[in-house]
Amino acid sequence: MANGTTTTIPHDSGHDAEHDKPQRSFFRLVQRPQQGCHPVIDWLTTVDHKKIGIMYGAFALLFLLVGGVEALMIRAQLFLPENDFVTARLYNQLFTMHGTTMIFLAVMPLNAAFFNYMMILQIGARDVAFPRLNAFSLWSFVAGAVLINLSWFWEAFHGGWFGYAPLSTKDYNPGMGADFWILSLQILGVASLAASFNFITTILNMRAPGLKMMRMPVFTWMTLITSFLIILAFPAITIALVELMFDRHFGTHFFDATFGGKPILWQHLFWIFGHPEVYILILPAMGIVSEVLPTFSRKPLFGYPLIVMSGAFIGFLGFAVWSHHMFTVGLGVVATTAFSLMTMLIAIPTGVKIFNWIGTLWGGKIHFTTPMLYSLGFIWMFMMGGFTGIMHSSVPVDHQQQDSYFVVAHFHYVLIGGALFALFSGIYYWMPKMSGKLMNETWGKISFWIMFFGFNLAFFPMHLLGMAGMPRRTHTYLGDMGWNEWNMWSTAGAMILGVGIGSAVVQVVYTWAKGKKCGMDPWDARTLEWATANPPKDYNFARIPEINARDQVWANKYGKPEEKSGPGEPEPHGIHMPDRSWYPMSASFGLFMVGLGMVFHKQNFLGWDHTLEMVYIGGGILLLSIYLWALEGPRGYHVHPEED
Ligand code: HEM
Ligand SMILES: [Cu+2]
Repeated sequence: MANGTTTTIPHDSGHDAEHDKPQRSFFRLVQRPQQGCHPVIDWLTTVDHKKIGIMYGAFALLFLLVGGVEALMIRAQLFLPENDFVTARLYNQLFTMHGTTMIFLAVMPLNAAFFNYMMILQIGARDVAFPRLNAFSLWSFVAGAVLINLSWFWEAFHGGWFGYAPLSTKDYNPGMGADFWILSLQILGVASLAASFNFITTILNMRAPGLKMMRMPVFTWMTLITSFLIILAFPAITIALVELMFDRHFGTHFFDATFGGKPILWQHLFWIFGHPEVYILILPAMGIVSEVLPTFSRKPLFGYPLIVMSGAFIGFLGFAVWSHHMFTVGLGVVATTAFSLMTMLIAIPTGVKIFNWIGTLWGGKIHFTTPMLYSLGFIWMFMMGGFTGIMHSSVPVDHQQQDSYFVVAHFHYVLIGGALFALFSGIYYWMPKMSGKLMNETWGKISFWIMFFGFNLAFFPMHLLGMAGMPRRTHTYLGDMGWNEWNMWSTAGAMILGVGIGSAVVQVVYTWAKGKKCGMDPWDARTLEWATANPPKDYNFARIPEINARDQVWANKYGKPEEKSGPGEPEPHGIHMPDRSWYPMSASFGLFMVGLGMVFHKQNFLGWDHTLEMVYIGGGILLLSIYLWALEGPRGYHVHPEED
């Protein structure tokens, strides 16, 4: 919508002396980019949650393709028995990098893309609580992602995505692959933690007037719960990685049994992070599905409080089940039984959600749009993955399945059939919001069916292979094991899945460039992100909406008179917009240099053999950036829009 008489008054004087004072020259080491700066500079220095969200999404899709190519190379190798498409060592690097990439560089940042873009709009805010910290999260994610992928040019890690010690210690993994992996994960952890504190602060403090907690959209709820999971789970892996680094380089023996260390300590620390991590991946997906299903069933979400509470309960229980990854370690009968029971318990809140989703569909006027197909696909395939999950919560059953292809089938049903399908549902659903353009429905449905068919062909046979004894992480197998046929089908399915995902990504890019423009509320939807322009202006809402109902946009269209509401009063002094800043990105760059220098410590980096200096320089850049960032303040300018 046009902005008619908007006046932009940079450094409007008056009510807010703090950011309107001329900035002292010392803090202008580099000039802050202003309105109308070059687009490249604008994107590099932006503090706008929407641009940050788009960049998270773009990088995540890129890494989804990278992780996908790695997966297809794995499957190509397993197409035939005794194949030599890749060496055993490369195979190990491929599955390690594939798992790490998909989890940390594809699914988590795709979630972050929607947290950033949609959650803020859903609560009727103008941005996150700490916009520059948000930019720092983005660029630190990029730093970690680049660092770990650089390892391909030296040595990629080959110790599996959970990096079990002592296999990841210097004795068994002397090269620098493990160091790349350790330091990248640390940087990615910084990014996730900073983002989570930001989202929690934002959700708790910056909701539109009247938006009580129990009126928040479910996706916002899941953002909140996921953020808490991240800040509670990541410290465990941070500690594990520090200890591993110390074992590798500074002579400690945390995991070295010959000196009284405990390899099992790694497993505990890793999985007390690792199990909550799987909920960090799936809860946002459940949030997306809880938005899409009611919109296309033309009904409110069935059992909203139950869906919210079961999400919280899943998050809570997620911290009490980590040892189900260690049933075969031999922890003793009591511990094993307790963890088995706790694991079975998680099926209850999960089942509650599924029944509520079915309740939402029940009696609804269902519109089979592309986002709806992905969400319906999610329910079915996530349920399949859930059932096999319940199977290995039983200890004797797990003894058969652990480390077999049955497990690979299980977690891909929840991660692809679950998380990834829900994320594609979100992409098709929210694309009009982010780009102002609609994805093509016909092509969307074609991609959905290719993905759906390819996925099930690739992964269903893995259940059978696992039960027939095929171990995971095996780079080849003999021809007389009875595994040949299913492996061929599985590889064919993976290629089809690859075509499906690739075609969907092409559609995203195409829509962004050339898609058909659409109006403000193309889906006749329910929540607040649809109450403003597509795409929204920098300030999101010219006037912050007032909230009288759970699904305010729906209530405004179809609700009772007392539920309706409009935008509130305009701000008397205009809307304050913070300035762009270079420091978040330069701080992340410093962090990247520290990581790179530490990986190459005592080694030569492209002819530079004083890599410890790189650590000092990077650390200096990091600290200086944080210092200047703290002193420059948000500053900014004011806008006086009349319409969204
Ligand atoms: C694009 C289609 C995908 C295909 C064809 C695929 C295929 C595979 C295969 C065959 C393995 C087992 C390798 C082995 O044990 O030897 C594997 C492992 C794994 N995959 Fe995928 N995958 C895909 C997508 C994903 C996604 C989206 C995620 C996560 C969100 C994911 C996470 C993992 C993890 C964590 C492992 C375990 C790695 C390890 O053992 O260290 N995959 N994948
Ligand atoms: Cu688990």
